[in-house]
Amino acid sequence: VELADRLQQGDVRALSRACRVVDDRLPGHRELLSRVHARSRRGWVLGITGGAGVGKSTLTDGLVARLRQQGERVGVVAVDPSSPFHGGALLGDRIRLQRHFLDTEVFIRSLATRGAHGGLSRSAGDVVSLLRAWGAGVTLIETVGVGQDELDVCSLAHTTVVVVAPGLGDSIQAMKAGLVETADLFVVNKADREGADRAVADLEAAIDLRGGGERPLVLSTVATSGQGLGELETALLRHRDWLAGAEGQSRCREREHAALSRFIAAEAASTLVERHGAEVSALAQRVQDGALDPYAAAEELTRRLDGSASRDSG
Ligand SMILES: Nc1nc2c(ncn2[C@@H]2O[C@H](COP(=O)(O)OP(=O)(O)OP(=O)(O)O)[C@@H](O)[C@H]2O)c(=O)[nH]1
Ligand SMILES: [Mg+2]
Repeated sequence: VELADRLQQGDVRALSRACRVVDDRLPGHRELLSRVHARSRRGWVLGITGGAGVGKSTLTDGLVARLRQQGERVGVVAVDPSSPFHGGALLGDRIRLQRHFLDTEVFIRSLATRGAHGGLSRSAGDVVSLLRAWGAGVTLIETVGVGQDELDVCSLAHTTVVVVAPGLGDSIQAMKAGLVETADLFVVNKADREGADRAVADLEAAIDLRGGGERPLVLSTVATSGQGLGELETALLRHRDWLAGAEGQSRCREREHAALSRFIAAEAASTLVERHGAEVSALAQRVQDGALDPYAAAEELTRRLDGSASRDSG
C-alpha cells in the first residue's frame, strides 16, 4: 500500500522490495500490482532476444549506457535461461551490467527462475509493470533462446530486437520460430567474426519471403567494441517515434489487447484448475482407464464449471 506509493514516487528501495514481493508471490502482491496498474502502462518496453551467447547482455549494457546519456531512467529485466547448460549466464549478466550498479536511475533485475504457473511471461510481465510504474522511460527485457518463450516475451515489448551471431544458423532458426514476423529489427552481432555478411544476407532473404508490414532493418554490431551501437540506437529511437504515430499506436493497442486476453484466460484457467484439482485428477484417471478421451474429459469439466457458474450467478 505505502510501498506502491513510494515505488511510484521513484524510490529504488521500494522498487527492490516490490520486485521481491511479486517474484515470491508474497501476501499483498496482487494488491500491489493492482495499485500500480494505472501507472504501469507508461514508458517504452524494448525486447532483446536471441540465442545463447550471441551478445545480448553486452548489447544491453551498451544501450543502457547510451540511454542514460540521454537522461532516460532505465529498467532492465534479464530473464535467465533455466537449463543448466546456460548456468553461467546469471553471474555473467551481473558482471557485465555492473558499471551501472551505482546509478540510481538504472534498475536491473534478473529473473533466475521460471514460475510454475503462467511461466516465464507472467513473472517477467509483473516485474516490467513495476519498473514502468517506478518511472522507467525505457525498460529492456533480455531473453535467451529462439522459441515460444521469446514470442511470449515479445508480446510484452513495444519494440523487439532479435540478435543473431554469424555461423550459428540463427537466421534459419529465427525464420522457423516465427521471429521474422515479430521482430522489428534484426542485429547481427559479432560482426567481427567470419560469416557476418552471410548472416545478414540470410536474414534479408527471410524478410523478403515474409513480405507485407513494416520491413525490419538488419544491422550489424560488435557489441564488445561498441561498433554499430550508435546506428542501433538511432534505429530504435526511430521505431519509438513510429510507435507514437497512428499506425504504431494501433499496433500497440492490438497487441496489448491480444496479450491481455491471453493473460485473463490463462489466469482464470489456472485458478479454476487449482480450485477443482480433485475433479481434474478424477477425469484424468477416467481417461487413463479408457472410459473417456481427453477432449471429452475437458468438455465434461467445462460443462460442470459452466453449470456451477450459472448456479452462482442465479
Ligand atoms: N567477438 C565478439 N564477441 C562478443 C561480441 N559481443 C559479445 N561477445 C562475447 O560473447 C560472449 C557472450 O556475450 P553475452 O553478452 O553474455 O551474450 P548473451 O547473449 O547475453 O549470453 P546469454 O545471456 O548467456 O545467452 C561474451 O564473452 C562476450 O564478450 C562481439 O560483438 N564480438
Ligand atoms: Mg545474457
